[in-house]
Amino acid sequence: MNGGRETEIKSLEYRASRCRRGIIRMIRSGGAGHMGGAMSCMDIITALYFHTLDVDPENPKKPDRDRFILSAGHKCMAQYAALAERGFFDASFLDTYGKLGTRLPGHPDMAKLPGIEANTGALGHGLSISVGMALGLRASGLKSRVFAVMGDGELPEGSNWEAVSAASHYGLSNLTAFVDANGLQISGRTADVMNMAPHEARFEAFGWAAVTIDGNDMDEIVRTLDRLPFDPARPSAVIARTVKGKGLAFAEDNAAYHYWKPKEEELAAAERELDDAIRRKEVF
Ligand SMILES: Cc1ncc(C[n+]2csc(CCOP(=O)(O)OP(=O)(O)O)c2C)c(N)n1
Ligand SMILES: [Mg+2]
Repeated sequence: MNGGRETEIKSLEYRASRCRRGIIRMIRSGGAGHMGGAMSCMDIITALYFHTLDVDPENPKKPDRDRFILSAGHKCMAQYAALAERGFFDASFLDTYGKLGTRLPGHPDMAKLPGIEANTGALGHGLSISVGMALGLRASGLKSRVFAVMGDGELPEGSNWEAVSAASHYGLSNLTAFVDANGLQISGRTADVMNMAPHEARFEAFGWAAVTIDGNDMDEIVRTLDRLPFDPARPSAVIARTVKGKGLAFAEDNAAYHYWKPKEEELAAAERELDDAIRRKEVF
């Protein structure tokens, strides 16, 4: 890495740590939340918001913006943390999570919060929404791109494969789907619940250009984002191997932390661990 690039990667890692701390801040507010899956995709979402997406917090509806769709809506604390860090709203909003009247509900609501493009949470629909958006943007002559983040436990939903087929049929090179492949879903290992491996070959077989990366390695994420589209005539899929609960040693790769309702001591320990991570990564 050259100096400028190395500084950018360090800065993105620092941002991701701050966002992970934001997730725990929301859990302190609400008392519980989908922690594991928010933590696993945090590096991808940070890189998107701080390296790739053409979005403007001052003008969140500008027509030629890039679109980000969190198909796995239960991971929304990751998006809320990134939106706050990027300046879409004041970080104090995070302290309303889980409270009556909050604009940060347990699954994202486009009518409530700037920067949310679609209501998601019923798994298996975000990619169809993304395909429609990518088609519409292209038909309007806009250069905007669409980025979707899906869970690996979401892939068995049949609607995804209709969307995957349509994206390939229409050659949607302005569409990228990330699979947050943390190997776990709500009730255990994805390979045991419904095995959709091999992910990369499956997307390729449906006509996409697919790669597999370490989705918690910021340098690799950024290098991958900079190569998009992988093929000028096909949609791109990034199978991002991640660790559920990433950033909190006690929660990593453990399905028990899918939805976390911590005791006070556990919450305080999580806050300490992430505060330490931020201090270690401070670059400014
Ligand atoms: C259609 C539908 N079925 C079931 C659920 C309940 N549900 C919420 S999260 C989840 C697990 C999803 O697993 P994955 O996509 O791997 O996300 P992760 O747990 O890794 O964050 C399930 C089954 C849902 N939200 N929508
Ligand atoms: Mg998963």
